[in-house]
Amino acid sequence: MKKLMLMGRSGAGKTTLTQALRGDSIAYKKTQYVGYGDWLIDTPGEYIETSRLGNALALYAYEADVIGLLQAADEPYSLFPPNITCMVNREVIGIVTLRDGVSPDRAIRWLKISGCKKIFVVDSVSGDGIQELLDFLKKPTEKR
Ligand SMILES: Nc1nc2c(ncn2[C@@H]2O[C@H](COP(=O)(O)OP(=O)(O)OP(=O)(O)O)[C@@H](O)[C@H]2O)c(=O)[nH]1
Ligand SMILES: [Mg+2]
Repeated sequence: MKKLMLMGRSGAGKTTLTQALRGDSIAYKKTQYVGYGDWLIDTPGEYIETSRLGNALALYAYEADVIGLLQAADEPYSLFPPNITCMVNREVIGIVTLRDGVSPDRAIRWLKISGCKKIFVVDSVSGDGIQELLDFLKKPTEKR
């Protein structure tokens, strides 16, 4: 299993996605610190929302095989600057978490502008798209 580290604003759905990927029941739990697990690294949204703490996330990326930039479909603006993916020497994927009836298209466009080549659309509550992400994580890491 590739080790996936999740970054995204508070409430975007990082913790909920870790629960869905693990097959756990979904329960809200505010992330208070970087959760270094076996193959999932969950981070508090405040880290990406604060420039100094954002640097800490870039360093933490060395612990992961793949970085997931996570954005909810209904976010009003993107926290990720254009071409940010070159800041880490790991593969960076985009993940859009669906919200009731909101199209993922705008979030997909923003993640592409940020440099994500591969983008997954998931609904951690219904389970849609979770298997595709799991299948990707199960494949061995490509040599870079
Ligand atoms: N419908 C839907 N709702 C979601 C999804 N992911 C998260 N949510 C909702 O968003 C709320 C916040 O999600 P969290 O997973 O706690 O967000 P987070 O990114 O971990 O937030 P921090 O821990 O504050 O950084 C959850 O309680 C869910 O109600 C999703 O994929 N689909
Ligand atoms: Mg969380």
